[in-house]
Amino acid sequence: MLIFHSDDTSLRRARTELHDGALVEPFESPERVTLILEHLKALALGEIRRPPAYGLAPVLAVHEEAYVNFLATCWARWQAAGNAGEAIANIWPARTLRGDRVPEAIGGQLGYYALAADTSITAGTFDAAMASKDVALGAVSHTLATRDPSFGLCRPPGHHAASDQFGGYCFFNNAAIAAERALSAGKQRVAILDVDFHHGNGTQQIFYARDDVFFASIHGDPSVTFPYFSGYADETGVERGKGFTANYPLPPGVAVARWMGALDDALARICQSGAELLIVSLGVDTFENDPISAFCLTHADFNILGQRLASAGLPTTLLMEGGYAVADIGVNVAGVLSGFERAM
Ligand code: OKP
Ligand code: ZN
Repeated sequence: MLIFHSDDTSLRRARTELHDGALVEPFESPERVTLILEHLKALALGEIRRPPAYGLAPVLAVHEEAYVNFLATCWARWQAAGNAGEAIANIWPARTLRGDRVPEAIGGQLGYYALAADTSITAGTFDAAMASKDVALGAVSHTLATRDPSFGLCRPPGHHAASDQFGGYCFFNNAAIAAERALSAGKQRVAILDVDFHHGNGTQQIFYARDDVFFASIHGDPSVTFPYFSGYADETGVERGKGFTANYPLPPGVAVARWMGALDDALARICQSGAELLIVSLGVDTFENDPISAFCLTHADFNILGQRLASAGLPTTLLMEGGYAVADIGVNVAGVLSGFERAM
């Protein structure tokens, strides 16, 4: 399977994440990509290609221009304001405050454009996010041109990023950007299947009122896990999009057989949806030893996941999302890709 990667994804190397009340070294590190790449190379899983630069137009097909400008200038403005640490939001237009004004100062804008305090903005963040969406665009363009599967080693991840909000380690929604590219290349309908442990709230929000992208997500029950305020089973879309969102919230520690049952159901719905392309938001933080997640997939289960994804029989692009058990991340990603190839 052709693999897309850019060294520029390592330009984001944040030092701080607000986690459980402490500033810790971020779980979402550039080493994640290094380790996946090493493992895919060792197994000779496919040629590794650097994508071209696709510029800002595909980003602006998904994200608000003011949000993109905010991300592009945030770090410089944060520094110019004399702040010592990394840029982290600490105030929001919460339910009892006004949400209809964009404040002028960077501290206020951070709260306006952030959906969580876990994600800092730092020197290389914007450039890494640009590289990450280029990786996604390179991968999906290859699949669109050849119908062959592809893997985009995106990082930072994308599925929490909404049309004008960042958070959950995500800035640009790589899967949404890839889906828009497929639609503008002439596909009538695209499916996005999100198997990351966390609900893909950003992807859901972007397509919630639309019927040209079917979105399905299998994730930890939001009543007990991040992102808490999105991903419940009764969220099924609105307007034309009614019925084009499917959420499978599952309890922490859920038996793998039940997780696989949700996967089969989601894949059946995707096949019924009339999708001509499948984009997989591939998080491997469902792994049993993931430090911030609570599902129990084993190495062998990732191989089965890959096989089942291939069994949908659709042209498929897999895009990296989460996965924080870094010692095992290469094995788990390779397991999915090799399972996919075996079942094709
Ligand atoms: C990103 B992706 C735990 C807070 C949760 C956010 C998790 C973001 C996951 N103290 N932090 O979906 O893998
Ligand atoms: Zn996740």
